[in-house]
Amino acid sequence: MAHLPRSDLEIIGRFGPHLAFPEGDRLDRGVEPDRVVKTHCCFCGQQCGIQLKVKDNRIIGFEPWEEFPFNHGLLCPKGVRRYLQGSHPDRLLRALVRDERAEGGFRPACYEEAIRLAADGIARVQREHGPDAVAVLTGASLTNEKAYLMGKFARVCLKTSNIDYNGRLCMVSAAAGNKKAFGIDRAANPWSDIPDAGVVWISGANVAECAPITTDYVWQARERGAKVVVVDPRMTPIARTADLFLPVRPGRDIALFNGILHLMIENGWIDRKFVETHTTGFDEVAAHVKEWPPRRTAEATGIAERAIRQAAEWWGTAETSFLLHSRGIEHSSHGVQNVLGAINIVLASGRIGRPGCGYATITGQANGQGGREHGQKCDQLPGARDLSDPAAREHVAKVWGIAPGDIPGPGVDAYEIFRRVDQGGVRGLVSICFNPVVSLPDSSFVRRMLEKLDFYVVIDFFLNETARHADVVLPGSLQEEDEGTITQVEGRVIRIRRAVDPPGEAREDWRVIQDLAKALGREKGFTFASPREIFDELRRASAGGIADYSGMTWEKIEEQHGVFWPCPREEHAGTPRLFEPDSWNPIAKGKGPFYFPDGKARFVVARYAPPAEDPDADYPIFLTSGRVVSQYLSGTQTRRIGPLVEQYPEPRIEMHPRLAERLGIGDGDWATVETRRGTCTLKAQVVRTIRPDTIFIPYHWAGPRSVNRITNSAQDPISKIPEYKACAARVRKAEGPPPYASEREAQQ
Ligand SMILES: Nc1nc2c(c(=O)[nH]1)N[C@H]1C(S)=C(S)[C@@H](COP(=O)(O)OP(=O)(O)OC[C@H]3O[C@@H](n4cnc5c(=O)[nH]c(N)nc54)[C@H](O)[C@@H]3O)O[C@H]1N2
Ligand SMILES: Nc1nc2c(c(=O)[nH]1)N[C@H]1C(S)=C(S)[C@@H](COP(=O)(O)OP(=O)(O)OC[C@H]3O[C@@H](n4cnc5c(=O)[nH]c(N)nc54)[C@H](O)[C@@H]3O)O[C@H]1N2
Ligand code: SF4
Ligand SMILES: [Mo]
Repeated sequence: MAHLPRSDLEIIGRFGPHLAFPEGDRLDRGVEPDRVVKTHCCFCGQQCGIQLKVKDNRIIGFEPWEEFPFNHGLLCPKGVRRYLQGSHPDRLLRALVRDERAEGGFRPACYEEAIRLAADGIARVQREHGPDAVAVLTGASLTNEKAYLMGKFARVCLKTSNIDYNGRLCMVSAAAGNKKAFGIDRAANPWSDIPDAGVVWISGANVAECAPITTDYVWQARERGAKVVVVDPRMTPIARTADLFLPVRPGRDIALFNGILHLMIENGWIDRKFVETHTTGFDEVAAHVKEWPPRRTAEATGIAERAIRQAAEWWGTAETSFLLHSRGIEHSSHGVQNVLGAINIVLASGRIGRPGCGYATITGQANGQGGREHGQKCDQLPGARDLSDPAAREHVAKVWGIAPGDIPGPGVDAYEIFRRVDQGGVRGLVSICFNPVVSLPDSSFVRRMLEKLDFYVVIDFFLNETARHADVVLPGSLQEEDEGTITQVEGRVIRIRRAVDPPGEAREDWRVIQDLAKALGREKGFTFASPREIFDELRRASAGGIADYSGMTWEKIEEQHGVFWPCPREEHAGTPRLFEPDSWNPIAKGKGPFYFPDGKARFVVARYAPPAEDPDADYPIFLTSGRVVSQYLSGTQTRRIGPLVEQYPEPRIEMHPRLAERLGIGDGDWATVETRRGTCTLKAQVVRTIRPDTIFIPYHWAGPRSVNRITNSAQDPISKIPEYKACAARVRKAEGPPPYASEREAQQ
């Protein structure tokens, strides 16, 4: 347990190691830009405001955008260098078509030919095997307009039920938990509530590296006297500045939340009035957590009993508080239960829906929030509507100009789509904004399935590792080459402005999709002239749904620096804080603040279970995986940005000195990690900031350096999220550098 005195905290300074007003790496010194475009970073869900400097249709630099209220000009190392990717020589300027005789297996093709080949391939598979034989995989880095268009394209143009998105690997446990407990799936509060919180509780979120701007909010709270509690198997940078660090054993967070609630009940730290007026299900949950006294909680979680009691006391007795979590608890075969456990301690405290009293999951990808609202999920229609709900189908069918019966039923999740390939049900694939070979678990299976496809079309701006298996690659657009909207971490819808035109024969993604629809002879419904037209249809499709955007206009978004949904009328300013007494709520209709007919939130019993694969005598170590500050997701973009590569050139295996010593491994030695799926040989990084029973590997690399070759494909039964955060492994010292070690690495 780390308990840093405040004087140490001050030395680290306000912005910490990963946050600064950016100055470095400027290519634009002495060059006068043609224009400066106010837009947002293309990477994570924080969606920092940034101004891009443009000269001759090229981005040459940036300036902080200090008026944008979320980040006030602050940027992290990725945001500062994001503009360097556009000029990378790998940027796809032409379409590629598979040709085994050509170098690299592809020949360049003109755009029109590639579109025709793509449409022919899709049509052939569907003619021979039916509409569901072609699946669509999409992504949450796409704008709201593109996410909406992709859902419509799958259901209306391809008439397939098989569409899902990479948020399946990211946001779905939080989404399912929030819907079950609150009836709505969005951060309950704007981030401006964080500094007013007396306790900030952070579970499974490496805030300083993955949501860097959030660090600033947490530290503002700390400066005002807040206690910060961090739960993570690793002492991450935010944990090092916390008041209490709970080094949980991987996969045990439900036990911890249940143990905390147990102590809250035992000590009378429950807001009885709130629980009675605004919730249901408390008694059942209370009976369940009786089974979680501190001793049992400590045994299950590996956290000292004293620390659990301290955390419960701070949480239980706080006047105001904010609970944040992210993938550390959600990437689990019981991720939804983890989220429900977290929500239970929030509801029991009664501290939600008020200033300084909040709860949120920290979204991941740029559009982690909007990407899960507009119908690119396998069971969803726009407006966060349920695809099986007859009223939802009727509303959306009317907007789409088709009969409700023509909208296909629910499909399967992204991983299951690959299992369908194995079974022969799926034979064709269209993918955009997804790199499953690097990002899905047990990836050798995924690679085999890609080889098995009859036909595969990719839309991307780089030839990512998955696209190498494609028959046709269509050159799409970088975020700065198109316009639209994105919904950032707080639920605030913001404007992405176009800075430059797509180069060469590349096209805006939405044009590529419409060109495909046209070549398939099904262009009805796909003749939008601009993203703004798509947004206007999205507004109508979302009207009356929970994620209601119908009152938003691009002008209003610009004037207000973003509009929080729900926003049901043009005169409505949007809803920064959910669950306030007078908030617009079409479900409860005045009966209460939560999105159920009775207006009450649900306590739901969160049942503890260990990870699907726990350490045993053969595989005695926990393997967990995640991120580092300078790399992003499957690395397609950040592995092409020189200064970011320098900061973290290859993945390393983090391990504690005690474990390293037992295994005879020194810092910088090559080590082999083995799981039931295979092996991965990387250099060891011996650090005191991780539990001695756990190793950590970041996942941003491809090929033999990809940790997903050995991760487990077990999924949560409700959300279908994969269990990236815990599987069983053994580790040994490698005999020497692997064949793929670079000269530099081999010498070191
Ligand atoms: N630099 C950078 N920033 C990013 C991204 C990126 O790739 N790089 N990606 C973006 C995206 S899409 C996402 S989803 C977010 C992810 O943001 P985070 O969820 O913050 O990042 P992760 O590294 O996946 O995992 C967070 C922490 O969970 C911990 N953890 C592992 N197992 C457990 C457990 O059993 N319990 C608990 N309590 N913690 C555990 C890990 O040690 C890790 O520190 O980041 C976003 N921001
Ligand atoms: N082991 C392990 N695996 C993980 C995780 C983990 O913590 N551990 N985290 C998981 C999480 S949280 C996530 S979100 C996933 C992400 O996994 P992926 O979806 O594979 O991540 P990306 O790298 O974003 O891949 C997206 C592709 O989209 C392209 N792209 C980006 N923006 C656009 C766009 O606007 N238009 C077009 N046409 N293409 C675009 C990029 O070039 C890239 O090739 O990985 C998951 N995998
Ligand atoms: S990566 Fe995220 S935190 Fe960093 S600048 Fe971009 S949006 Fe902001
Ligand atoms: Mo994510």
